[in-house]
Amino acid sequence: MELNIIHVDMDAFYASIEQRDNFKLKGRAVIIGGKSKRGVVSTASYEARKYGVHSAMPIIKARQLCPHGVYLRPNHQKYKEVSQQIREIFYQYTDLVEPLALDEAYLDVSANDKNSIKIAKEIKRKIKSKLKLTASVGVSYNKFLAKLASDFNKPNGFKIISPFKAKDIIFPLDVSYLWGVGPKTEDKLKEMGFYKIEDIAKGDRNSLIRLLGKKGYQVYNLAHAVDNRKVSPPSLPKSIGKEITFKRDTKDIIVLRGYLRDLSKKVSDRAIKNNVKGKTVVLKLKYEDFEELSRSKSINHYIYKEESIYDLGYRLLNKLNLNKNLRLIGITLTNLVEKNVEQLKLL
Ligand code: TTP
Ligand code: MG
Repeated sequence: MELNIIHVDMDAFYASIEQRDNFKLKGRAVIIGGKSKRGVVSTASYEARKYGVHSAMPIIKARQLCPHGVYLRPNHQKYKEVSQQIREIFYQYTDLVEPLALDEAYLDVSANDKNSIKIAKEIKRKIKSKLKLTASVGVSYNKFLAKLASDFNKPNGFKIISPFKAKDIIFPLDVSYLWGVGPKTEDKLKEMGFYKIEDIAKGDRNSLIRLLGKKGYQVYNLAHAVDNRKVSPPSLPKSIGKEITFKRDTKDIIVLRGYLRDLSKKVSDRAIKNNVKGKTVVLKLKYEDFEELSRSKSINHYIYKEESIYDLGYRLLNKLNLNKNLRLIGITLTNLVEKNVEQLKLL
């Protein structure tokens, strides 16, 4: 069993970014959350956690526990950008990256010649030197153990769980540490006398399956430190398209161009959000008599900006002879690839 899975989880992600970007916040209890009275805490710096403040706690409660804390609203745009920068570091080592959240991902580094422990250390070091943030990193031979490892000595943690040590490490843990065991399953297990992971591992598999159904297999395997889930990168959309049916049919080119521009902006926004770019644009039209027509144009480079999508769409529109009113226009960007990976490969 190879140590080929790495799990990375940033420490107090939102709060650490704010502390990094404002020196006055360093070493202070920083709480990120909604400002309203009914808001909840998104996250708290480790300084604030000492007072018992944690994610999902009502802000009102946090203020009682930690009145001297600095309370800030989240800046999601900034956190997304940092998340992207972290992922770019991951892609330097493998394409098999499965993000779980903005600050968290699994990596399968089997195809990389370098030793996985070395890779994990390099990633941690690069996150520190390039982004001035700390990550906790776990290395093991499956997803369950790699994630458990990254959580072991947070913040700024680093932990390897080898096949030889895995059972010794997990057996004393509470059953709630098993992947997929939420509060309901935990209650069921404890009612049946399974408190520690060891109780499950040494228990009877059939009674576990009777108790939990299909999930029983999974829980039993995990308790034996077996987890066959693959690291699966999110699949790319095949295409991104938007269309609009007009309130009133038209063939006025100025009006059509206006719609085309709006749609191009929407397609571009979604391409950016999905981190993709494409090299084919498809223009779709529907005439007032419901006849449909589509035209496409491919180019030899990838685009995602509104201007470029609009430009191709407009060129397609311009070639058509508009002898009837239109009731619908649509534009699609297709032949997609992931934006950043492609850039990194070119580099
Ligand atoms: P987590 O990784 O769960 O937490 P964290 O990075 O702040 O702290 P640590 O990993 O060191 O324990 O979540 C990552 C970010 O996601 C977190 O900074 C804020 C956001 N988040 C919420 O907005 N609401 C929540 O309930 C949780 C758990 C996280
Ligand atoms: Mg985190």
